[in-house]
Amino acid sequence: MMHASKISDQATPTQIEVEGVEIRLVRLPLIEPFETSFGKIDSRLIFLVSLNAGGLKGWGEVVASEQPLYSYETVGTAFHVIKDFLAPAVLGEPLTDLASLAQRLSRFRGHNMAKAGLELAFMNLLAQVNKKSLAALIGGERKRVAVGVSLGIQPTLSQLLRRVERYLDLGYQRIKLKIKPGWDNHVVFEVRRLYPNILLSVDANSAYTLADVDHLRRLDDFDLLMIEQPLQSDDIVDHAELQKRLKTSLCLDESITGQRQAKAALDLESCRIINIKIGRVGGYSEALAIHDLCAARSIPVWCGGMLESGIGRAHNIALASLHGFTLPGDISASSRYFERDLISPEVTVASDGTVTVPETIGLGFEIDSFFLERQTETRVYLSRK
Ligand code: OSB
Ligand code: MG
Repeated sequence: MMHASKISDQATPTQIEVEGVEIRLVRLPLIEPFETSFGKIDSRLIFLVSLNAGGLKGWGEVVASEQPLYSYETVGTAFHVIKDFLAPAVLGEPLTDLASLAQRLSRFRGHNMAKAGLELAFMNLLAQVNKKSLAALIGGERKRVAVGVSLGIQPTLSQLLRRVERYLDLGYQRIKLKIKPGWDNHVVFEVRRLYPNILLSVDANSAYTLADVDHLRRLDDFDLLMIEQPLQSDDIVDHAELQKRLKTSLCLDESITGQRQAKAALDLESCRIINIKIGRVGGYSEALAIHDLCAARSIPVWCGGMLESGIGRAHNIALASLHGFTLPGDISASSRYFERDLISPEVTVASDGTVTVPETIGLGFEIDSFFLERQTETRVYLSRK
C-alpha cells in the first residue's frame, strides 16, 4: 500500500539495548485554567520518560492526568506500572524494532498511557539511530500540519467569545468548544451566529447519554464538523444508535482505546471520524494501525491532544504528518497553554494555521534542560540489574 504508515520497515533492523529508564514529573503552570465536562485544572504535572541506549537518549511523555477523570489512568498509576512492570521489561533483552517493544508490553493489560510513554521514548531513540526525523521514521508525508484549538468551558459566554476571536485571529483553522449540559446549545448558537463560515466542532467528553438524543439533535442546526464523544467513555453501541439519528458526524475519542475498538466502531457506524491520541491507544503501533485502518476505509482522522508539553507535542506533530490526518489536530502552540515550554524552539502556529513538521534528526526540538531541572518535582532512574 503506497500510503500506509511504516510500522515494520524501519530501515535496517537494529539491536537496541536500553541501559536505563528515567521517569520525571515536571510541573508546568497553565496560563489559564482548562475546564471540561469532567473537571478543571490550573497546572499540568507533566510525566516524562526517557530511555538511554548507546550514548543516546530518547524522550517520551505519558499523557495521564493527576485525577482519573478522562481515563482511569493517573500519573500515580503510570508511575507504578512503568517502574514495577514496563521498565523492567524494557531493560531485559535488547529490542529490535517498534513491534518488538509492543509485543513485550502486550502481556500487561491496559495502562495504555504508560505503555505509550515507553513507545514514544523508544521511537525517539530509533529515529536517532536511523538518523531520521520522527515523521520520516513513521512515513509521514506532510511538511506542515493543520491545527485547531480546543476551548474549555468558560465562566461566561463573553469570555468564550473573546477566546474564539483571539484564536481565529492567530490563524487556527478550527474551533472546538467543550460542552456539557447547561453549556451547549446556546453557546454553540452564539459562536455560529458570529462566525457562520468557520470549521466548528464540539466535544462533550461523555457528558450525555442516549436519553439526551432530542437535546443533542438540536446541534444539527449549527453545521458542525463533528460532535466528539457525546456518550459514555467506553461506549460504541449507543453511539451507533445516536449517529443514526443525527445529521452531524460523530467523532469518537475516549471510546477508541485501540485498533479493535476502532474497527468495531467503524463496522457498527458509531462514528464517521476518529480522534487519534497516541497516549490513549497505547503508543505508535496502535496509532499507526488505526490510521491505516481508517485510511483504507476513507475515514478522516485527526490528532487529539492532552495538554502535552513540547515533548509530547513533538510526537503529535510527527503523527499528524501521516497522509490520513486530513482534519486539523488539537496541536496548538506551546504558548496556548504554557508561559514557557520544556523545548526550544517552542511549537508555534503560523498565520495560516499550520505547524511545521521538523525535518531534523529525532524529536526536532532541543530540551531546555535548565527549565526542565527547575520544574522537576520527582525523578527516578531505573537501570539494568
Ligand atoms: O477530550 O480532547 C479531549 C484535554 C484533556 C483531556 C481531554 C481532551 C482535551 C482537549 C485539549 O480537548 C486538547 C489539547 O489542546 O491538548
Ligand atoms: Mg476529546
